Amino acid sequence: ASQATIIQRRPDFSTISSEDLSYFKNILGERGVVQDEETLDAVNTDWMRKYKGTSKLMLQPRTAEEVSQILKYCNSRCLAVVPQGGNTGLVGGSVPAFDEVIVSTSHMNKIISFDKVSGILVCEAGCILENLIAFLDNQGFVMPLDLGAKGSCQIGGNVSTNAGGLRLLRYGSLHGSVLGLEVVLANGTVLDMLGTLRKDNTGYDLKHLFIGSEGSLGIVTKVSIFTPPKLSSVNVCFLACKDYASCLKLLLEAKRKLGEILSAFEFLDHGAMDLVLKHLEGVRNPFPSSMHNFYVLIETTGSSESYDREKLDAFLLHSMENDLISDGVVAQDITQASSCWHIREGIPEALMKAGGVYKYDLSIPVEKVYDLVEEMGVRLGASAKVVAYGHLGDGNLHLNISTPQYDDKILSQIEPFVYEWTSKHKGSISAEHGLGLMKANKIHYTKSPETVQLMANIKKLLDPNGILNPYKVLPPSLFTKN
Ligand code: FAD
Ligand code: 2HG
Ligand code: ZN
Repeated sequence: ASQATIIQRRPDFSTISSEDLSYFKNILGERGVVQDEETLDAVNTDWMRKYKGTSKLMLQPRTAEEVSQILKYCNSRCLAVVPQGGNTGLVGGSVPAFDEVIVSTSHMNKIISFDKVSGILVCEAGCILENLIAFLDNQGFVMPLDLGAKGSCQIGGNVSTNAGGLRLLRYGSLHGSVLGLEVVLANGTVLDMLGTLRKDNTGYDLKHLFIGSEGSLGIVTKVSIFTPPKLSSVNVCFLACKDYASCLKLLLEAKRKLGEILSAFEFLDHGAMDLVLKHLEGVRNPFPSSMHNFYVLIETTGSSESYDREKLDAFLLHSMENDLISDGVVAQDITQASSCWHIREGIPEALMKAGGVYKYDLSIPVEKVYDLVEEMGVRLGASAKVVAYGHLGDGNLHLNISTPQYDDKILSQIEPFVYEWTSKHKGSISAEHGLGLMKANKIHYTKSPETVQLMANIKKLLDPNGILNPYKVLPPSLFTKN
């Protein structure tokens, strides 16, 4: 039987009328009201081309005030809305489930201020992550988050998914680095929580409700974020390990021996490497003459080239002597370092090119991570390729199952097994991508019934008509009127 969840369009939601269109054109002008089919097709379809809505309307506000007018109106008309940033989300959260109005933040992309002493950046939600990275680089600072989708994803989307990414190990989650937000609520209220203070214990810290709420509680319009200074010495090495146990020992050693300069610890298995080599252009195998089971990418970032290099060399020597690594390359320049990163960051694209893909983004006690991958391999046999990679330093496995095409029989072999396994081991069924449409009905595998009920109560308080990203995050059955 199909594990796909069948949901019904909520009958209490209105459909767009010509009066609605006139209203939106009146506040946004013709340029902010998008109805052309080609554009709509793109924004109705998610990055994986797996989820597809049928929205007939995308709105592109330029200010929080315009977002406020849109939401106030949609709320009064009971028109459902899906907030959209760069549309790189991987759980079907950024596209309509049915005909929801898409509210895009793409035209809100200004940097508002940057304080070179404190490193605090304030910008609009639609700033593309890569542009912020480049802006800060010029100022001698770095964004505390980086991810493969940086060329398209927007900071508002990153905040709304609480994106983790490649350097969480070093800089922590957005719950730590986001200092303030401006958010527009469903009724149009503009909530100014755009603080720029590291410390502020005046009452409940409400911005945290919006970090990771996937557009279900409000639309983020501005972000204030703490950014660390750029350090001059960066080293990247790409290592091969014979088994998963060695990867784990290597992680412990990296934490011990590299300590404060460790800035990334990523892993991929041979299945992920094979896919990248096969499907991505211009990728060179760092170890062309030998096969390996596991690969680890380690990055260090510090302020002294000689000190960092000494630490890295001592770590590598120790790891070789203890047989933790079977092969390795240290990037000699920035081009080699980016080729290593290209392998790691290119895995999602390689998987896309290989055919159908079932993605699971799991937090699992790190020593158990590969047990699941192996069990899944045994369950699926030759019918699918089980590929594993992820942010090992954070206990975050990206379990991907690659198939020639989507197949309900294979899906029923994977789910609910993968969720039950994760729940049994006290893991999380969403480490960093969110629940979206894909896992709205699966939240109970990780959260208790009381917690889910409180979440639903908060949702009802902030968005009584349920217009914001309906069917996503929480089980839709909690919001059906009877
Ligand atoms: P979208 O995809 O547009 O939206 C994501 C969700 O946020 C949706 O529910 C949407 O409704 C909501 N939303 C968007 N903007 C707003 C807003 N302003 N206000 C309220 N709600 C909003 N994720 C990680 O955590 N770590 C990774 O390493 C990582 N790597 C990735 C690599 C690739 C190649 C891809 C395609 C994705 C990756 N992701 C990763 C997934 C990740 O969720 C997104 O890339 C990113 O954080 C989403 O930003 P976006 O602007 O594209 O948001
Ligand atoms: C990554 O770390 C992203 O590359 C995508 O979070 C994970 O494709 C995936 O499963
Ligand atoms: Zn990831």
